[in-house]
Amino acid sequence: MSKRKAPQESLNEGITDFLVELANYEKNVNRAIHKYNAYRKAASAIAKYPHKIKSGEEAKKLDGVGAKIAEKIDEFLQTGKLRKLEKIRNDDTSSSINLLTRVTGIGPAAARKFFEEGVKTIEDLKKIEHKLNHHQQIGLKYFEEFEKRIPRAEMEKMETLIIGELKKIDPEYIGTICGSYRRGAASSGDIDILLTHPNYTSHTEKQPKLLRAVVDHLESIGFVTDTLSKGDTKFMGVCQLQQSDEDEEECLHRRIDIRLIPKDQYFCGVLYFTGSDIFNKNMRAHALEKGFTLNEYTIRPLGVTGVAGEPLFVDSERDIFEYIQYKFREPNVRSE
Ligand code: DCT
Ligand code: MG
Repeated sequence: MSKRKAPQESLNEGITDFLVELANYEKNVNRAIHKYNAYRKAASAIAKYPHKIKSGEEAKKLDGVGAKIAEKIDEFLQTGKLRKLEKIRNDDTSSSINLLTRVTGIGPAAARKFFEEGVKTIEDLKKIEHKLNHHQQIGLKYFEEFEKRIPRAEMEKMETLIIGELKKIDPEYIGTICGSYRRGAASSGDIDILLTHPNYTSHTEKQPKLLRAVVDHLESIGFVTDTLSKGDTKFMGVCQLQQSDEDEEECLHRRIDIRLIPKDQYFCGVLYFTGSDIFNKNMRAHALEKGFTLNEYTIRPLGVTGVAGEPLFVDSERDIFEYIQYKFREPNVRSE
């Protein structure tokens, strides 16, 4: 999961920017995930609104924009800034904690702990490197590189490479790059790969070898450079494209996650990891209305008592949309 989302380009960029900044503050500093979600939802509704917003009243008509956010929009439109945000930006605690959480491996709780120990900057972190766990050390080592988004052209090169290498190991592997890339984004924060194999289902034994073989191979060709964590079904790490002949510049290190998923759960996984997170929330809510429970593994009917039944058979993303009578949407129109 990438830490920094692409800025939303819209007629109302000023508003969406301040909402996203407030969202991050609630998540990282206050650990108030509901407030985070509320700000994100409002930002997303405003980002796709096709007119330049002239008042809080106008914004309030959108789903997800309530009275308090409308008030902030008025203040921003009238004064060009937001006192609440000015205060947060000037507050030493908030800005330090926010900064520390930008390091992968440092969540809101660890950031607060480090801050209380006097660690306020990336330089401070470097001085206490020995106190960081392995994941955090790698996060620190590549801090600047991980902050940079991955242009689509580079994502395409990596996709070609990864899928090509998979087929060399075993032509039966199935791999999909999900996340914002699959949604057609111009740039992505990280690489999210879903992997499956016909021999592996939720009814067979675990097959950690299927994942290990891929990671080992990608390491052997120098593509995977570091490991953040490695389990039977999930690899989190770092990768880097080799510099090509026409390119002077070395490619940056990028965050890569590879997940091995049983074949019968693959499409629920692909759907979930394609996102966006807001689209997933809306689709899950729709599923519930239709009497189904949907998650990253399965879709199951809910009985009258609300107990989930056996997983339904799924052989494509379309199957899932059909079960819940949701109009199929191509990945590039799944921003919400
Ligand atoms: N996801 C979700 N809910 C979350 C986090 C993630 O449903 N809270 C899903 C949807 C997207 C997918 O996982 C990958 O997550 P990210 O990499 O964080 O999102 P992205 O859309 O790929 O964005 P980015 O370009 O920043 O990586
Ligand atoms: Mg991503």
